[in-house]
Amino acid sequence: MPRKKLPVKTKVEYLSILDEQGVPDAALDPKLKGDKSLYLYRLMLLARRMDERCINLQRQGRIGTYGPCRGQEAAHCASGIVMEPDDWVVYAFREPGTAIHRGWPVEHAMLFWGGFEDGCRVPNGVKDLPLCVPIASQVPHGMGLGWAMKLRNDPHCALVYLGDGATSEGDFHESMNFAGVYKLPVIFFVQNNHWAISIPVHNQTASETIAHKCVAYGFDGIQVDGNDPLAVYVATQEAAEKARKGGGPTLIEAVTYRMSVHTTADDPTKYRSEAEVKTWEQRDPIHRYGKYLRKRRILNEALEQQIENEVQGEVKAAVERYEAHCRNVDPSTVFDHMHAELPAELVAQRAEYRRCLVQEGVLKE
Ligand SMILES: Cc1ncc(C[n+]2csc(CCOP(=O)(O)OP(=O)(O)O)c2C)c(N)n1
Ligand SMILES: [Mg+2]
Repeated sequence: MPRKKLPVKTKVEYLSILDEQGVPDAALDPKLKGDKSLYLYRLMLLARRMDERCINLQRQGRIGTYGPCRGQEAAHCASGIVMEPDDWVVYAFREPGTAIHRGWPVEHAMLFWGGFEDGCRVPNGVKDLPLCVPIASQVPHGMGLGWAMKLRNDPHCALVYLGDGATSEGDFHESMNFAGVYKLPVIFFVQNNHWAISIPVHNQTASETIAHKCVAYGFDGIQVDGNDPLAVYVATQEAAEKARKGGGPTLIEAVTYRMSVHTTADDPTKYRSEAEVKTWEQRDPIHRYGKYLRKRRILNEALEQQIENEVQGEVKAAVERYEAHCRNVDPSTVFDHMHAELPAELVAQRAEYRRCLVQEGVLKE
C-alpha cells in the first residue's frame, strides 16, 4: 500500500457573524457589553477620521507619504482591543486604531509619516514595537517575542500584523515554522486587503486561502470576514486565550479591502476598477457595525453625532500637537538615530546644515 491519503491534523475555519445589513448570527454574536461595543465603534471612527486627515495633511505638504487604513478599521481595531496590557503588539503600518487603543498618541501616525523619530517612540509602559514598513520584517520579531514569553513562562501572547503581500516573504514562513515547532504564543494576523500595491491577491499566492498556509506549519488557522468587527473580535479572542494557555500559534486571515490608495504616492485607478471599490464600499465596516449597534439600541442618531464631534475634536487636537512639534523641532536632528557615532563627513554636513538654519532664522545661534 504505497499510496494513501495522509491524515493532516489541523483546523481551518471560516467565521462571519454580521451580515452586510448589520444583522448578526444570534448564536455567534459575542454580545459585547454596551460600553465596550461603543468603545470599539468610537475607535474605528477615530482611525477613519485620523486617516482622512492624514491624507489631507499629505496633500497640503504637511506630512510625507502616508499609508491609509480606510476600510480596514474592523480588522485592526477589533483584534487590537483583545490584547491585554501584558500582551505584545507588533505592527505593520495600517493599524493606527490599535496603536491609539494601546496608548500611543493620536498624532503618532502624523509624526511617523511626517518623518519624525518620535513617531516610532513607543510610549512608556506599552508593550508594542514601532510601525514597520519593510514588508514582513516585523514577523520574526513578533515570533521572537512569543519565544521569549515561552522561555520565561510568561502567560501572554504576541499579536503580529502583516499584509497579504507579506505572506510571500521568507520572514513570514520562517516565523510560522519556528512558532509551530516551539508552539509559541503568537497570533499571525494577516490583513488580506486584496492588494499588495498593484499585485492582486490571486497573483500573490496559488493557495486557496491565506488561512490554509497554517496547515504546513502544524497549527490552526481561521479566515474571518475582516469587515465584520464581531467575527474579528471572536477569532482573535479565541486565538489569544489558546496562546496564553500554551496552545500555540494561530494564523488569522482577515478578508478586508484597502478602500483607499496604497499610499499617497500611488494611483490605484491604473490597476483596479471603480466597480470593485464600489462593491467594497457597500461592505464598509463602520457603517455595518453602526447599523448593528442601532439595532441593539446601543447607538442612536444623537449619540452618533456626539461621538462624531468628539472624534473630530480629538483629531483636531492631535493635528495641533503635531504642528507644535514641527515648529519646535530642530531639523538638524535628521542626522541623529542612524549612527552611534556620527562619521566625520556627517558631522561636517550637520554643522553646515545648522549654519544654514541659523541664517534662515529657523535656529538661534
Ligand atoms: C521588503 C520590502 N519590499 C518591498 C517593499 C515595498 N512595498 C511597500 S508596501 C508593499 C506591498 C505590501 O503588501 P501587503 O503585505 O499586502 O500590505 P498592504 O500594503 O496591502 O497593507 C511593498 C511591496 C517594502 N516596503 N519592503
Ligand atoms: Mg495587502
